[in-house]
Amino acid sequence: MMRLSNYFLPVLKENPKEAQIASHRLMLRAGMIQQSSAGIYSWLPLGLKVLEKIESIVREEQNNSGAIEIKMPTIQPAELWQESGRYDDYGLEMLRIQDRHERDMLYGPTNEEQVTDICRSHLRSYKSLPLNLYHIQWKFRDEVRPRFGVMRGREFLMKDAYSFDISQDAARIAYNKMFVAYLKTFSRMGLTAIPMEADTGPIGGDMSHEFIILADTGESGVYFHKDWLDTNMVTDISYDQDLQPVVDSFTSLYAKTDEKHDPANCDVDSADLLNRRGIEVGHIFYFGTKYSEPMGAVVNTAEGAPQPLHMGSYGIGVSRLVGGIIEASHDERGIIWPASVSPFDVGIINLKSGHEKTDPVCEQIYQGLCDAGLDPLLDDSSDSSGAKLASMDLIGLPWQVIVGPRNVDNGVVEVKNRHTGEAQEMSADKAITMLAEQAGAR
Ligand code: 5CA
Repeated sequence: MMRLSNYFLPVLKENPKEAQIASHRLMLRAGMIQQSSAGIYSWLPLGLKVLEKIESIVREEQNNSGAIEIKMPTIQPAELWQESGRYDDYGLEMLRIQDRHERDMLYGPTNEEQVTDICRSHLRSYKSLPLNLYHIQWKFRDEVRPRFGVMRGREFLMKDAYSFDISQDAARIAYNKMFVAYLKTFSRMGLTAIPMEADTGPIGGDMSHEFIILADTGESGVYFHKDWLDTNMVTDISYDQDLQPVVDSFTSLYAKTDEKHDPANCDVDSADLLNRRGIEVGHIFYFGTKYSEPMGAVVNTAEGAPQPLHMGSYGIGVSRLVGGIIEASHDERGIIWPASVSPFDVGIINLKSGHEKTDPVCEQIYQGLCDAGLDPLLDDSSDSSGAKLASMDLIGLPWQVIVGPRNVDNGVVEVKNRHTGEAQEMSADKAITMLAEQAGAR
């Protein structure tokens, strides 16, 4: 709950010149972020609230899948990466640092080595498996071309999970669990993320899927069967099935990133094959013993034989998702937040702050919504009514309650749905009950 007069919401009236895509433009205009240097941003209050809501959904679904949260550092010692052999391979994207003792350190672009080090210290037996550890932590990659705001940042927030298993078969179960957790996670954010067979790049391994939301401004080229568009299969999946059938049904319909797509080996009729652009919001990998073997992360099997751990890693671009959701949900007036990630539940607009009739009605609604457990934002500022309406549309809260003197005289306020644009007049009491019910239904 917040009164705008006590808040920090530096809304921009003009379109910032540096922004080439809608989400970047809208995040700057809605006062969500401020650039610090190329690809590095401060998160202002409104942006931080959304980031944290996304983080919570990701955390809940990771926990539901059985993964366990830890927190690894942002700064890692070079030695770990020398052990795995990636220190030289990773190239210019890695930010290398020296401490005062001239020890080589780095700002982590990912954490396979760090987590393998933790597990090799503590895991001795197959009995400790399966294990999946995750954290939600800032990463740094010195991208050649940071762009599109938080979409391709240099510093960005990632959820990265790491699974440890005794065999390839067991690791596949871990992979499938995460696959299903990803479908749930993205659908809770109102997104249709299509799982696509993908290349593994510097993470390595031979099995990988990217989770892609379609957007013309996306940086990934993708090829997929047109049925992905016709069905609601991504958002309507039934979660209580066995994992294996769920994943099988998702991987049987053709969907590949452009690096993986091979026209010679694609059996989809060309009339059914779509080539679009999309945003990669998640990426999962199985890479077997690529890290455990060189780093000596070994446990004993039931027969007492030493076995390097079979590993997978599973990333979600938490900060990228803020931009991705906006790309998927906005109009010419601004952002349209899905309720699950909206920074506030309801915006109350006092069209005439300081007016003897609108002030008490706004207070009544503000209190009533807070008492019902909702998180309202009350615009009690002295801006013009036109500016208030435009700002509320811009910041995209799913519901607005508009309180003006003329309506108050008639005993009503206006309740507007930002998504449909529909507005209804009703009493203040009715507005509170109706909005509380909407929130309960989520
Ligand atoms: N260790 C693996 C999995 S944990 C890994 O790092 N995978 S990744 O490279 O694909 O990154 C995981 C996710 O982070 C990507 O799917 C993407 O959503 C996000 N991401 C990657 N690079 C950036 C970037 N420069 N800016 C914002 N998000 C990024």
